[in-house]
Amino acid sequence: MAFVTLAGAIAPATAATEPPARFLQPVFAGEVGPLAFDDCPAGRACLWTGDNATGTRWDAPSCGDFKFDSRYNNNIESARNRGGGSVILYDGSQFNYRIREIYNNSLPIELTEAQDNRATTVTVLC
Ligand SMILES: [Ca+2]
Ligand SMILES: [Ca+2]
Repeated sequence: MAFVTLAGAIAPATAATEPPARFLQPVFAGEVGPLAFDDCPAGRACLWTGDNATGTRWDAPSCGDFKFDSRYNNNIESARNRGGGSVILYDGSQFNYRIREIYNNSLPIELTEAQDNRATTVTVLC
C-alpha cells in the first residue's frame, strides 16, 4: 500500500510507460518489499536498520555466524525472529560484547537506545 502511494506520488504524469520508480532502485538481498514487521518471511529472522521495522531489512540467510556489511554494521535497531532458534547480536567483530538475544517468538522487538546501532556480528541459531 505504501509503495503504491509512493510510486504514484513521484511518477511524472507524462511517463506512463516507464516502470514504477521502485524498480529503478538497486535491490539487495534481504532488502525487499514494504517495510513492516509483517514483512519478515515465515521461518526467517529479520533485522532492520531503523526503529519499528523501518530502514533496510536483513534476513538471516541460514543458521550460522555472520558479520554485517557496511549497510548493517552498527545500524540495527529493530528485529523479528520467526526462525528456528535465537538470534544473538554482538557489538564486537569477533562475536564478543554480546548485546542481546532475540528469541524466536515472532514478537516485534525494538532494541533499547543503549543497544541501537551497535551490532557488528550476529549468531543465528537453528
Ligand atoms: Ca540504524
Ligand atoms: Ca559494533
